Amino acid sequence: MGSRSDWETMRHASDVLTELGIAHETRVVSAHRTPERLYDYARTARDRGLRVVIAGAGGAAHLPGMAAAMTPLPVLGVPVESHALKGMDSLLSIAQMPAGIPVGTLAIGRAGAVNAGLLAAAILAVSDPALAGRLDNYRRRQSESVAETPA
Ligand code: RP5
Repeated sequence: MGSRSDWETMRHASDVLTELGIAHETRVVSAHRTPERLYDYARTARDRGLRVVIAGAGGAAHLPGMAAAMTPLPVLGVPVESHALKGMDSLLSIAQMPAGIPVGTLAIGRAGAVNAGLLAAAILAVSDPALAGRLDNYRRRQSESVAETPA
């Protein structure tokens, strides 16, 4: 994530990964304030064994796109809700990538962070039957938790 202030949103992605038993790391890497940290992080990500990157940032949110430019791993972008524009700036700056460097863009805020965790899990589950089973169970539990009446 681009700042410690993003953790309140991005912790929801981490929580999903933990719930599904997916090893992961959490790091603050700012495209603007720590560009060399971003370069090192993205350039070494695959060789360090990472398989998917979830990048959350707000405002002029260049982190996911720049990360995607520097790693062949799939990058999922989470637009963090900004104060001034309610995350519309984050969303558009993450989604509007030029053809050739994709970022899988999720929804603004908590829903996007949760779904980034779930989408990362689905990507990994393609080649991990045990994880696929855990993901099936997650969805089954979710379906069972939905009430049939409003009150
Ligand atoms: C972005 O600027 C971060 O991703 C964060 O969403 C936003 C504000 O950062 P702080 O000023 O709270 O550190 O780079």
